[in-house]
Amino acid sequence: MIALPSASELFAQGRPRPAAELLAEGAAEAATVHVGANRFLSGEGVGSEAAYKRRVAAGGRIMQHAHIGYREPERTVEAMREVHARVGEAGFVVDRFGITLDWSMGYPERDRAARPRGTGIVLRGADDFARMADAAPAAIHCGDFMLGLPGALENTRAALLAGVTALGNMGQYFTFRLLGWDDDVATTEATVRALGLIAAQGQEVLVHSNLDDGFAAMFLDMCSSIGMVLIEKYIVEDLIGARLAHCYGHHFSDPVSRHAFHRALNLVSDTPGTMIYGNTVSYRSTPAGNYASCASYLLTDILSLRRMPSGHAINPVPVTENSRIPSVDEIVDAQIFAGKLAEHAPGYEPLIDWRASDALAETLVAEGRRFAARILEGLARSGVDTGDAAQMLLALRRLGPRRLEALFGAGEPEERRDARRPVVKASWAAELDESIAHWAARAPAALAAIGPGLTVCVGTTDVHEHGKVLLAGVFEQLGVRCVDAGTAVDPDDLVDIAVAQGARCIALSTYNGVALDYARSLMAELRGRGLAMPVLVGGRLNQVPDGSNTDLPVDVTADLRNLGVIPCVSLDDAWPVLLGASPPPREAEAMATRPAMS
Ligand code: B12
Repeated sequence: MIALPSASELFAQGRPRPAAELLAEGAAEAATVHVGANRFLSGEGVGSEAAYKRRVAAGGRIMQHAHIGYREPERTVEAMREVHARVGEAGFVVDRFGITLDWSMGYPERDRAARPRGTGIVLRGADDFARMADAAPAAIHCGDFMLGLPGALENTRAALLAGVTALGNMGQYFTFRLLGWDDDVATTEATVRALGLIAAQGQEVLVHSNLDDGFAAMFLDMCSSIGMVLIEKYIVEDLIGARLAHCYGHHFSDPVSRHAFHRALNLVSDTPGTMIYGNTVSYRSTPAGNYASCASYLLTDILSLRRMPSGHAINPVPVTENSRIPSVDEIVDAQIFAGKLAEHAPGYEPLIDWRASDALAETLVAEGRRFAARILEGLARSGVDTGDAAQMLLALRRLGPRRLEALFGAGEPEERRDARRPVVKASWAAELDESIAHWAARAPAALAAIGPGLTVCVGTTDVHEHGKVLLAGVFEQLGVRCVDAGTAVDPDDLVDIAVAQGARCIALSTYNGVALDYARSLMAELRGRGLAMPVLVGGRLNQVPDGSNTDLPVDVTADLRNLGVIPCVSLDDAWPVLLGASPPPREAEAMATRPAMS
């Protein structure tokens, strides 16, 4: 069974400065940095989006959120104007825009130019934020790559001055790791200073936390996610004095648990929510098919908000989400679709029996409270100062979702492995289990024969971990020894681990539009060491070409093949390589005895 590390073990790689000092430094900046004016705040006559949310929720209208962000700020401003105007002409309202900032915004400002870049938008200073804020008479939500990363303080200053009163994303603090940046003490200190600045504002600024960007995307038990809500609220609201608004939705596919989670969240929090995110993992079909998935989660969210008006906005995700970054037309269509569906929704209410979902919500709350209480008691026992926000954040981040659940989860411990039986299985985990069984059954019989002698090293280029979980699950069923190099692992570290563990093949999962750059560095690393092991790559095999004027990622499968990498649309493309990578019989026997590493 996993042991609870002591505080000195947890902080062996560095301990943050006292939160009191960091919060005071942040608060001191409030003398010059405060919420600025913009079209939305002055147009609606409110001091903050939270006040607007309470007013509209009380009036019963379902608010709408549109996520948007193209590489060029000007193009994004144009797109926001057009989306807001065209949805308005159709009789509906986009209440807020979520700006998909590029992950390079997470680096400290002085570092950004020299760092790798993804598919999102880069804003330089308060003026760029102000241009976004004044693009349309709607609230601006800066939810990604602001808080929770080393550039937190600069980004927060700029956003506040532009009148942005909902910024995040605390979920990213726990899971997002920027390539080439290992200093989680600096990340923690920057985030706590920024939270100090937010807490000292005269206006109510919502600190946003997207649970699905955080540990919720890896917790096996949905109760743990409610527990995490309580722990995050304790840190941000009780220890720091800011208001914490939660978002969830990517990974909540079935209507009963999606509604139950909304109910549970609102039974433990009275802070207006930011948005309920779309169930993007269910977008696995054509645009027409994805509209059915869109209708399924939106109807659940609209009916949930009519029962418990929490201030959350609904988020109709354009139906091209699973293939590329959506166009303006697709964003407008999704918004009009949502507005129309909200008109139809009330007609369903007499048909619905909420008892099963409400009972599930009670379980999520009760077990979530137990998980949170155990975490606080456990960390105090380990010597962490649970009254210090910086120590709390870093201890949780370093423990990670698996150890937190294994140590403090609500479910009964499992014999075979360091985990607990989920009280309420998370939908993403249930869906992946099905996918693992599907792919393991498709594997050629020969692979199961040679599996025990074969070691494969898996890893990801970014936070997207489910592809890697799928690979590891399939390999485990085939008896293939799987070495897990982790998420957002740098190419040199990936090769180090693969070599140290005697891997004969690397299986890489990538989703953030960095496939080609990453593969180049990885192949250079292997060649530099005179190594020629096969490299399988799957996920989203695309990248925005340098100097591109379309800022949309393009497929790089052919380029990857020219590099000597094996691009995989699915596991079917991996089988022949794995069969070919198997060691000669004698060596296979020796390898078969070595334990898997995770
Ligand atoms: C879930 C998800 C997330 C979750 C990830 C949770 C987690 N911990 O894993 C969260 C919410 C955290 C997230 C964050 C982001 N995401 Co995201 N995400 C998705 C989503 C919805 C599903 C991807 C997924 O995991 N699918 C599950 C896997 C198992 O299914 P699959 O991909 O079909 O896998 C099959 C094959 O590809 C194969 N496979 C996969 N890997 C490998 C590897 C090998 C070796 C082999 C053989 C096979 C193989 O196996 C599977 C079965 O065949 C996709 C959209 C979509 N619907 O696909 C967007 C998507 C990948 N995300 C995207 C983006 C941009 C981001 C963000 C940058 C957004 C933002 N601005 O914050 C951040 C990342 C930030 C960071 N720090 O890295 C974009 C990528 C754009 C692009 N490259 O074109 C997508 C496509 C959405 C979009 N349209 O914009 N995301």
